[in-house]
Amino acid sequence: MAYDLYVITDQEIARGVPHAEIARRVVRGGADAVQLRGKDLSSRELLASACEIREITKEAGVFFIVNDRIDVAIASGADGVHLGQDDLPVRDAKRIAPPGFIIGASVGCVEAAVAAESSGAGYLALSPTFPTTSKNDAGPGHGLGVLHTICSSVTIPVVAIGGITARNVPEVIAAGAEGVAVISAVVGQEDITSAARYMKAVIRNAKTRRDQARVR
Ligand code: TZP
Repeated sequence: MAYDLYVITDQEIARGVPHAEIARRVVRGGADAVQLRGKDLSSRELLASACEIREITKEAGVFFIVNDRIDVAIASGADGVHLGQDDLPVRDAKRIAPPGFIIGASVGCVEAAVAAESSGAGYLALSPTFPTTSKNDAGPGHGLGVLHTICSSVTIPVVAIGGITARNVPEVIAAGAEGVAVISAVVGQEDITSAARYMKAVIRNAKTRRDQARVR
């Protein structure tokens, strides 16, 4: 499972482009993972979008995650669910998850990261890494120091989420992140596919540079 470019759908930030169409465009641009975040949808609408995105991502071999709703994630055949700090605890979600189902968790400090890993999380997101206007209750950014500490304290992949741009990707990757989870840097751009393609190239370059620095 690759987490390099992890794109989160948001119809409002995409100026009305539907969730499934966002998924189609970012998959075309090389996204490694797509998260359906449909706070604006009813359960039935969410499930319909999830089933559509499952088809799109399955064909492309892209990882598909549903935000918050483990029921919708399981019903749509998604690869996993992403749980925020006020959602179901990872340990409880694990009890109803089918075998192989991945549970991602947002964390804000190293203690929560270590606890989420030992509860069975498959990956973590430091939320928010930088300040963001895309999530009202995101709070202040935790910064690169916390990101680096978390990445060195757990063995599961860590992605940075919140305020990620092509400019700060190199320092986020240098801090040890496996990838970046973004809304506005891709979904908020005029050409969503090109924006995804560009971010993917920036991430690849940053990872190559990090790998080269490690062998030196
Ligand atoms: N969770 C933490 S920050 C955030 C979410 C969903 C929003 C990220 O959006 P952006 O536009 O990439 O800062």
